[in-house]
Amino acid sequence: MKRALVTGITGQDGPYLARLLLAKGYKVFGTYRRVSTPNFWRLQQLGIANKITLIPADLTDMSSLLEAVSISDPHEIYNLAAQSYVGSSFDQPLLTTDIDASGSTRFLEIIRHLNKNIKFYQASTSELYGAFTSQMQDENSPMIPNSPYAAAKLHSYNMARIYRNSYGLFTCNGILFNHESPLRGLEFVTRKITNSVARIKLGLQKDLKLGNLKAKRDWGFAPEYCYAMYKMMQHKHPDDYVIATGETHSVGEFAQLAFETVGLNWRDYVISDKKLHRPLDVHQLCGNHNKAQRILGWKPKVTFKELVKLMVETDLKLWQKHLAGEPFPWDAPNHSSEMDIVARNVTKDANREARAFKVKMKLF
Ligand code: NAP
Ligand code: G4F
Repeated sequence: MKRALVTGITGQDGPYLARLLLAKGYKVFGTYRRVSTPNFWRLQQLGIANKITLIPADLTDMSSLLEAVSISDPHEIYNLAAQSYVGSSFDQPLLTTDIDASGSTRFLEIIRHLNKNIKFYQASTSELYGAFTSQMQDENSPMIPNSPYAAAKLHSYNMARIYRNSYGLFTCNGILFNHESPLRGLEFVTRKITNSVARIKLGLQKDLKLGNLKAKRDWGFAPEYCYAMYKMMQHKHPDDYVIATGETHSVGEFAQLAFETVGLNWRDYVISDKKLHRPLDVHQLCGNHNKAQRILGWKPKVTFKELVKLMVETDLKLWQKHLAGEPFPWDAPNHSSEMDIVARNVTKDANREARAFKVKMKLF
């Protein structure tokens, strides 16, 4: 029986990938972080929580990763764990670097020393293209990161490639463009919108504050993207692949369609708030997945319109069930408003910034 170790099992992609691997007959091990309140709700929603062997591990802690690899003795490692929120990477650049850049190198070192036959999947990202805003991006496009998150991910992308070429390890970079689902974290713009649309429709919320409405993304459906990860790892030769739909839409278009799904006009509810703009954003992403289609036979199926509809309808159904008093594992009721998070809500006060800077310097 094949064994797979999936890091980031509590995130969006981990459970979808785990479900796929279980269906393919794998024994699946998943790493999670020890937290004071367990967050296995996604695994529970997919009905696979008791089918995964859970191992506590943190990407910043080499010994826990060694332990995870020793216990699972995997044929394949899918490294999905990350500080994956671009906005937070501006607030926590050092932590983001430790997790997203050094974390993967820790795994590559373990594989190099322990067992060179272990295949390694690195969750790379379209954020790598950053400031390269041509019409479309593919595997050969320049990578010019625009955030601490993307810079850290670029390091991992390169290390996976370097260990493949220098030590002959089987490493793949999946350069995945944005992919969404009803299991998406609530801080990401798509789920923030669909959750708010559901709440507004049910009279639980008045308006929706968003940041940059003009930013354009290539949004696909997460389970299909997890299938692409699996396909890369089954191919005879390790390589890097862009996984995308080839279509791009603005945040405003997403919001418009989401409100239309419940018969509302987005302009009556959406407010663009400067506080939610990033210090530096990626303006347009649109991926060319021709290589993946040609070599792996992979192509996207769910359309943008279908994705938006699925996410809105799922959030609406969940809130309706919640209001009817039905208990079930779910993230939304306990989610704090983004506007209450101080670090992202600081007014531009020069004195205050100077004081904060002094405090930071003392800590160094
Ligand atoms: P996600 O929902 O944010 O999940 C991230 C996972 O990483 C969570 O399980 C999280 O655990 C875990 N994690 C965070 N810090 C960790 C640490 N220090 N040690 C161990 N685990 C840690 O992300 P996702 O959407 O599933 O994405 C999966 C991967 O693909 C990420 O690497 C992301 O950067 C990358 N990616 C995502 C997209 C996308 O559009 N979704 C596109 C391109 C690339 P907790 O639950 O405890 O926080
Ligand atoms: O949903 P987002 O936070 O996703 P972002 O930054 O594109 O990152 C996601 O996709 C990457 C792949 O390209 C992954 F690597 C990464 O891990 C993550 O999964 O923001 C999308 C766009 C941005 O331009 C942002 O500025 O939406 C804009 N936006 C506008 N208003 C907002 C908001 N983003 C968030 N999160 N919240 C807003 O209110």
